[in-house]
Amino acid sequence: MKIGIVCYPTTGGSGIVATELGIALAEKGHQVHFLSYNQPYRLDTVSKNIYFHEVIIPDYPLFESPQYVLALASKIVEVVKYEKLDLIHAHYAIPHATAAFLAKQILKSENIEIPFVTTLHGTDITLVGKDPSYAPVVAFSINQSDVVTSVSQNLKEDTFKHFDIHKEIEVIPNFLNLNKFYRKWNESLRATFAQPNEKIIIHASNFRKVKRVDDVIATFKLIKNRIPAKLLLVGDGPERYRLEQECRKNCLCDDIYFVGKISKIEEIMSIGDLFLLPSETESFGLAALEAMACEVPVVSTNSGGLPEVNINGFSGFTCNVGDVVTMSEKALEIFNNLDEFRENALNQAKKFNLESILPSYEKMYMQMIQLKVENIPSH
Ligand code: GMT
Repeated sequence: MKIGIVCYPTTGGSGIVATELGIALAEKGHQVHFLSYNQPYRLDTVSKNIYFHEVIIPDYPLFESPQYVLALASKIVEVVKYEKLDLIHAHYAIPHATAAFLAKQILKSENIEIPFVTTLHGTDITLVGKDPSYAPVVAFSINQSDVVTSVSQNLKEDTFKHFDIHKEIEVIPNFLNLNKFYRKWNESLRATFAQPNEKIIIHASNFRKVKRVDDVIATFKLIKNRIPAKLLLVGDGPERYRLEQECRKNCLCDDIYFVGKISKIEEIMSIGDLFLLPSETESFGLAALEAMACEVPVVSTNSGGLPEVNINGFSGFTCNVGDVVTMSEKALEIFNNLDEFRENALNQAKKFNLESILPSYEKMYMQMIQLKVENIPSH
């Protein structure tokens, strides 16, 4: 198959899932064309089956903001035509599903049929998507998609709750390639952050408000009152500067490290004893899955799709949003039985292994192509 993948190139989960999906498809012999405004962050594989098409947005003094949807739709048209793609997979509804719809209409006017699937990732529905400034376009673009998938059951339910959707939504959960993503123990890396008697607690995110990184720090402080521990904050984003300033002001810098963006995240995850994800809402929580794959148990909130990923009392615990006291108590409970929680975390991660999820995408693509063939009028 020849598949066009439209995604964000940044460190966010939707871009990572799209990239890993494309790499896995290419390894199975499909030809994959990525379309984005930058080379996707995790696209570090050289393969004759992988192509990247950069969307260039021409500037013009009249435009106050860049016309990305138009440039992306035009790029989709170009790539579909010249690479003879079979289908487009849009990851994250805004604005990728809209650009795919536009491209489909343009191509239709030239008698070229191109089906597109939209995968909903989370904030494209729960946060920014339902904002009245975008909602009608998001609903329309979802309804116009040939196929719609969501990364969790909870996100599917949220989509029907927030929008008037008259399409089936198939749940295909996020995944990890556990042959590549596993615990990579590095004694000397651990020693650079903590003494042997100290527990290492990790949080990784894009530092947006929705991640409630203040709760990470509050939970850590409660843990630290009871046992020796260090906190590693991985990633970067709008909240980082304020939090870093606060840590400096409160003299917490000896215990809390802001390590920034890291490309091989499994190396740092693997030195952790606990992963904290106290998000306000989280449709899936790919970072929690990454932690579990590295045998690190998770204390998260019970919001959104998190309970589908982190099983309360097994791979870690799920707590109410903002309840940092319970989160710290659950962390201590995990430390009292760390080996068992580590094993459970890995067993839970195995349910989301690439090998078991990839066939769902391939089957869906095959059905889309079949439908396209049936819809082409015979002469
Ligand atoms: O808003 C974000 O956190 C970024 C967003 C993205 O585009 O990467 O993350 C969403 O998609 C991920 C991949 O499917 C999910 O693992 C995240 O849970 C989801 N984020 C939220 O729902 C907040």
